[in-house]
Amino acid sequence: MSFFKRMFGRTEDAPRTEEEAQQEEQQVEQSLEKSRQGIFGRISKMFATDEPITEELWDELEEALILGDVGVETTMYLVNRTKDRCNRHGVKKAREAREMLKAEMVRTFQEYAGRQAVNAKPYVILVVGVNGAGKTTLIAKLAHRYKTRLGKRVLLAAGDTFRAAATEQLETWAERADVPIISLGQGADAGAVVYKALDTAFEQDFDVLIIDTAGRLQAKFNLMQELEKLRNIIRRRVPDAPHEVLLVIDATTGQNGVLQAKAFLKTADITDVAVTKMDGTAKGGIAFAIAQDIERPIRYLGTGEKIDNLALFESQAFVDALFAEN
Ligand SMILES: Nc1nc2c(ncn2[C@@H]2O[C@H](COP(=O)(O)OP(=O)(O)OP(=O)(O)O)[C@@H](O)[C@H]2O)c(=O)[nH]1
Ligand SMILES: [Mg+2]
Repeated sequence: MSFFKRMFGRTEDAPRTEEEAQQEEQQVEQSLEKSRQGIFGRISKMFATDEPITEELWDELEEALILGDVGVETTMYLVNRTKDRCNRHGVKKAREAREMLKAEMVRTFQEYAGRQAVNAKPYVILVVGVNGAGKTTLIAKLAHRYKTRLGKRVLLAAGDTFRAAATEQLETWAERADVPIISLGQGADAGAVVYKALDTAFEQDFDVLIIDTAGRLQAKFNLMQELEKLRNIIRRRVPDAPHEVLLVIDATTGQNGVLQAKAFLKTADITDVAVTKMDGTAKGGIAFAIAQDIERPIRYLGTGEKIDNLALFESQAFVDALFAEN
């Protein structure tokens, strides 16, 4: 990791030691194994020649990217920009065009790169997303990260009071991460949980409060209205909170998952995105569709089911890993 990245990394992210950064890069590379064996390996090979670029090659690229879950619109955007870049740089050989493609891919992610760091105590993170996206698991990973890497005192709030066993699941994870949790059990008012958690965070001087939310409610409740209500409760207590609203998207759900996730944009004031289960898909291209469609920075990658299977998202490292030769 370069000195620059470290300087400009958000305070909550830093510091990562060189070793930790490398471990995360390795995790990302491993989690993209299936993608490399699939479409991205194919793309890499298509361009692994000193032959001149042909229209046919661009068509093949287009087709491959769409198969790789990049999405039609983002694919057209990427291919057109890559062609332009090749023209601008006088690139004629396929092998060189591959580098142009990679550069455009990196740029796609950077369009929505990071906002300013917020120094707040407690730093309140609201985690949202459709059911099964990986919210609860991600919360455990974040808690673990804040605690072990950054030495922060973390409190969890079991705000998913609807799904049976949701609170128990978070309690189990809290135990594994060795952090306390505020829970009022299933059926309780999620607002009451959040209220109590905020009180506790202030009283006991916690650094970070991470709030779990429901992914699906009973038919008579509207999920977006509930989230809005939670936000209002948080805001009334801490006017500039939540400081981070993290939208969790399951990489394996493809274009449909992105579409569903978009529903959260309107109500939930999303600040950042976490893409989970990257290890479970051969279509890592979904990350590009997410970046373009959600228009927020991808902050984290879930690379497995264990508590430390979490990596900070680095656009260059991600693209390099997609094309890595092994
Ligand atoms: N392979 C893999 N599995 C993951 C990852 N993140 C989460 N999972 C799995 O995805 C499943 C759903 O995860 P949860 O964290 O329960 O998802 P959720 O969004 O809280 O789900 P609801 O509470 O039902 O809304 C679990 O089986 C997790 O182990 C990941 O990065 N990689
Ligand atoms: Mg959950």
